[in-house]
Amino acid sequence: MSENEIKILALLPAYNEAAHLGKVLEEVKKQTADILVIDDGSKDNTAEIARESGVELLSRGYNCGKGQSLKDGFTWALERGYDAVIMLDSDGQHDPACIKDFIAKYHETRAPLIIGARDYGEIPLRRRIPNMIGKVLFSAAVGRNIPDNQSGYRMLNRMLMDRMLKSKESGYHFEVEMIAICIAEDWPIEWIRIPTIYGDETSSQDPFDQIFGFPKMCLKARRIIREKRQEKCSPQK
Ligand SMILES: Nc1nc2c(ncn2[C@@H]2O[C@H](COP(=O)(O)OP(=O)(O)OP(=O)(O)O)[C@@H](O)[C@H]2O)c(=O)[nH]1
Ligand SMILES: [Mg+2]
Repeated sequence: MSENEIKILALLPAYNEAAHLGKVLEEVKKQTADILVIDDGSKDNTAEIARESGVELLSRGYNCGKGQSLKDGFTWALERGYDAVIMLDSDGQHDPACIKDFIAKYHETRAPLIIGARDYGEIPLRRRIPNMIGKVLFSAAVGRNIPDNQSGYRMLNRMLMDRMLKSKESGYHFEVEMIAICIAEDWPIEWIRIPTIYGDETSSQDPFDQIFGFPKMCLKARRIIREKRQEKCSPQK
């Protein structure tokens, strides 16, 4: 392996994605051979599809949430010596061809977190409204413009994976908290543009949690950043 080469794992959380996973994996395989699917108690044959396509699979019989699945994936990657993971959704909303753009950005910046940002103007209206509100709320909470806090297409290095194992978030807020942790730790976040893709997929997001849970998560993000700043400014002993 040359000095510039890094060991990367593509990590795909999947919950009831039998309709899309096979096609997504076909495309991911064109980009990298190291692929892990985390099936999380899917009621369809998501796990069988992953198994048949010959990729690595973690599968449990009950659902623990996207965040918990990502933590399981990070542990798996850390134990096997991966330098970084690229996490992407299994529902076809993330074009695997962008994997090379993440890797190029990583070589250029070495940022612990690189996020694929969508053009919100291209998101269908029913999803654009909550996303736009969430973007304004979260950016205000963390004190800087965060173009896409909901995007699950991301690249993380080992340091950040290790830090995220301490998170108590097990659902979708795990990815939102990840941004707050990077800001609190003063770890750079880089962005790449990714295409905005919506098809016939159904969302597993709970609208109730989006309305009431997200503002709570914004307050938590603010608290994480404030507490870290206070810790850094406390008198030296
Ligand atoms: N392992 C695991 N994966 C999940 C879980 N919930 C969702 N996912 C996966 O996480 C990805 C994103 O889930 P979606 O429900 O599409 O959420 P989203 O993309 O933020 O929402 P939309 O914009 O409405 O599609 C998909 O690949 C899902 O299969 C879960 O509980 N466990
Ligand atoms: Mg989706």
